[in-house]
Amino acid sequence: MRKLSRRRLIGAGLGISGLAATAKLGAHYGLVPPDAHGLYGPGETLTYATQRLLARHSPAREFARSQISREPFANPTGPLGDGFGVLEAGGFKDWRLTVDGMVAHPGSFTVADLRHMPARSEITAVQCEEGWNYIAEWIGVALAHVLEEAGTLRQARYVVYRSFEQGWWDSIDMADALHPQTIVTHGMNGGDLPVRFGGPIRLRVPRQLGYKSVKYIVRLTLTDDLKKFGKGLGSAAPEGGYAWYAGI
Ligand SMILES: Nc1nc2c(c(=O)[nH]1)N[C@H]1C(S)=C(S)[C@@H](COP(=O)(O)O)O[C@H]1N2
Ligand SMILES: [Mo]
Repeated sequence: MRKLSRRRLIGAGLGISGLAATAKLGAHYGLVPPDAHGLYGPGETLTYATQRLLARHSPAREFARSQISREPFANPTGPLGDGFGVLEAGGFKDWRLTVDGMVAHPGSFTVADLRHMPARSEITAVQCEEGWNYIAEWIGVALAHVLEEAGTLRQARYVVYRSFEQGWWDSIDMADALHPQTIVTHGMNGGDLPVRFGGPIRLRVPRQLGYKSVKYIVRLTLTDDLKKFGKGLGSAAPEGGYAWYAGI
């Protein structure tokens, strides 16, 4: 990728015709988000391209233990169905996280497999697009580690992740997938991850808004083309008017 100066990018993004110019620049540098073609497309490209060029490796803020929220808010989810209750009654022993697509070793992991992998603890905030937030300690294995075990192929550009909950799926690019704070979370505040917070496992993507941290993940698919999934916008969120890239 050629070096793009901050001034050139921001300069291109300002002004009315500038947005169109930004879309062009984004395309030139391969930094076009999957939802770039709607009404807000040029703005989405500006946000995504700017973040990727300027802040690719920057960490999400981590907090002190004393700042952990006393009453974290679990945003209610839709009904999970009888199948979930059966898995829960079995202590989630039959829960599987399938990894497929552009990997050398497609397969699946149990929650126990994930717990045996190197664990990372991070105290970060869940920031909902509606304005509220809370801080918690999240414990899990780096998504990068899981992807390495599966043998991610070089052509892979995105990780698509799906929830047990119908209709919930999302994707992130490899910059966020390999980011050290992006974790397959199985613990919270010292204990197991409670069901209402996404247990047994949830993807935490602290560099992005809360809705990218999908609960009850069951499948990771490595791909170089998001058009093949859903309506081709990279996640369910843009289908409802939210941005695919929700960096914070
Ligand atoms: N499966 C699933 N994941 C989900 C949601 C959901 O409804 N279902 N809500 C999302 C939204 S909008 C936010 S803000 C966070 C809320 O996380 P919390 O319940 O831990 O507060 O989870 C995200 N992950
Ligand atoms: Mo949210």
